[in-house]
This record gives sequence, C-alpha cells and structure tokens, in this order.
Amino acid sequence: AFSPTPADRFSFGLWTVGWLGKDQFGDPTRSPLDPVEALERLADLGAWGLTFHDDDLIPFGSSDAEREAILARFRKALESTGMTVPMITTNLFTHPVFKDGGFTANDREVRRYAIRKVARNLDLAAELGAKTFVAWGGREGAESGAAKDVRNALDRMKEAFDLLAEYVLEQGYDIRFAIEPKPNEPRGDILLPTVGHALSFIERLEHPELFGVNPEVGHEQMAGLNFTHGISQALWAGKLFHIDLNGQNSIKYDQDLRFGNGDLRQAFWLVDLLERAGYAGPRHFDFKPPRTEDYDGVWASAAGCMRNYLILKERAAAFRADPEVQEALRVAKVDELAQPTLGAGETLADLRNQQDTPTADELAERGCAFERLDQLAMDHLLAAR
Ligand code: GLT
Ligand code: MN
Ligand code: MN
Ligand code: MN
Repeated sequence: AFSPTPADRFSFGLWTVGWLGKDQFGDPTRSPLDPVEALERLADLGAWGLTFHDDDLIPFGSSDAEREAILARFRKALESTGMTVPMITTNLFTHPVFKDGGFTANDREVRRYAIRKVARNLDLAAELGAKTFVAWGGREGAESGAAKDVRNALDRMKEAFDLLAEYVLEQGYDIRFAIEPKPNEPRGDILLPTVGHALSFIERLEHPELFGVNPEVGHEQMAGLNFTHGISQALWAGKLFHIDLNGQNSIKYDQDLRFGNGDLRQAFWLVDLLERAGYAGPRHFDFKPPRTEDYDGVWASAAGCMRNYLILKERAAAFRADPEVQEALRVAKVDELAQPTLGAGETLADLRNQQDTPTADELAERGCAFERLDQLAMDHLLAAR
C-alpha cells in the first residue's frame, strides 16, 4: 500500500543519494555514485524524477567533448529507465570563486562569471525538458557587517534574475524559476533567508510571474518557523513552484534528515496541506543519507522518504474522512473562517450600527475546542484510530 509509483511524482537530487558523507569534520565515508546507477536504483524504488546541479552530472571544468559524452550516456539511461528531469539547478557555491557569492559577490567579474554559468545551464534545462529552475543562493550573504551592502546586493540579485528571465522569454523556454530560501549555512547570514523574504523580493522583479519559491522543510525550521504556515502562504500567493522535503530537529545546523525523521507532526500537517491544496508539482526530496550508511543504507533512506510521505498521506486522508473529526472541525468553527466577515452588501457603517450584538465578555466565554480536534489528529497520526 505504501509502494511509490511514478504517478506519485517523487523526485530526488543527485546530490542527495550521491552525497559521499564528507562533512566539516570528516572525510567521505562512501565511494562516488555513478549518476546512471542513481537513475536505475531510484527508478527501481518507484521514483519519477532525478534533479541535479550542472556540476553534479558534468564535473566542473569538463571539456565540451567530455560534457557531450556524459550527456549522451545520461540521456540513454533516462530513456531506458523512464525517469524524468523535472528540475535543474546551478552550483554557485562549491568552487572557491564563489566564496563571496555568485550574483551578489562584491567582485563584479565573479558576478559576470556566475550569470554566464547559469545561462549555460538554462540551455541544458531546456534541452532536458526541465520545467523548474531552482536558485539556492547559499553563498549570497556575509559573516560581518561592513563587508556587504545588502541593499546593493539585492539590486544585483534583481539584476541577475531580470536578465535570466529575459533570456528565458527570448528563447521561448518553458521554464520557471524557484528561489530557495535558507537563513544561514554556509554563509553566516544568507540573503532571502525565509519564504516570506523571497515572496516579497519576487514582487519587485521585472517578470514576477516567472518566479516562485522552493521552500525546504529544514531551512524554515532552522529559523524557528512553522513550515506548514510558510507553505500555506506560498500557496495562497500562487508561488509554490517546487518543494524540498526533508527532516530537521529544531533550530540547529542544517540536518537534511530523511523525510519523516525530525518534526513528525509538522510533516503530517505538511502532507495534509499539499494533498488538500492539490499541489501538482514534484514531491522532491533534498536529504542527506547519514554518513553512517553504506549504499544499502542510502537506498533504505531514499525508500524511507517516499514511504513516509505515502504513510502520512494515508493518515491525513483518514483524519479528514473521520466523521468525529468532521464534527470536531465544525465545533471548532474551522469552516466559519472561510466565511467573509461582512455579509454581501453590508458596509462598515452597517457593522458599526448593528444593535443587539454579543458583548466582548459573552464572546470571551466561548471555548475554541481546539484541543479535542488536535488529539483526534494525534490519534490518526499514531494510527491509534
Ligand atoms: C545544497 C543545498 C540544498 C539546495 C540544493 C540546490 S544544493 O545541497 O543545501 O538545500 O536545495 O542548490
Ligand atoms: Mn534544498
Ligand atoms: Mn538543507
Ligand atoms: Mn542541503
């Protein structure tokens, strides 16, 4: 029942299952993974798509001939496995040239280099049929105050995105951009740190319709925020273009745990929301199989991401279908919030002139009945109902 199929639209970053376990304190614990093997293994597990940074597939500095050979072999494996490439992104963070950022590096030559790298990768995205282009600006930020004039940096970020959007339109590419926020790590403070910052930035671009967000569970939780609320606002704004699913335990370094590990209740409400809202985009996992694992552990971790999503989807559906839950929702007036506060044709003057309204003290006596409702959710989440 919890076996994924391509219809579930589960996708994985090549850098996730391909992470070798090298961290700040330790050397790699796994040997490199062939991208073709990643495609085959993920297809066997029931996944639908593989995503990557330019440099994940084509090592930085490859010659044109090497690049073509790698792409030809990869295309063949896409065909034989039936896997898709729904999203592509550009690495603007690993090479030391990006130590002060890509689009917002103080050094103008670095910014020009970064824009060229992204434009080239847009051509590849179009060739492979990727519809979403993620932009995670992990190095766009600072460790100290005088080093970065943030208002100028935002001008340069806008300049880069405006230019790239213009290019996509000129070329007639069917591609939209999804900006991925993160509060910190690897920079001390990163620009566009949360979903809210990104949504407001997008409205100041020349082609806001081409831009949405790619929120990552753990990144909002690193900022102490409620991920499901952030996703709700992105959906409300029509800007949830893509999503990075993973797990995080509270405010600490970016854990990138398998989806379902970390804050399980948030994961439950997230799946409930995505499914009820009819989110039609990829369910994309951006996690790191812990460096304790060998490749058996990597594939178990990847399978677990999908299985946990499907379990939570089933639990959320059971919660919504339970007549006792439906009654508890009514008692808690959850549906009343969908009613406009003023009646049709009613004016503010009518509202102010209304007689025989309940007093504040009378209204204050009404309980909200949220605890019973939440316990019902807990019962369903834990399969106790
Ligand atoms: C990097 C980052 C992720 C981003 C990827 C896209 S790369 O691993 O930590 O959150 O989604 O650039
Ligand atoms: Mn991510
Ligand atoms: Mn992360
Ligand atoms: Mn990450």
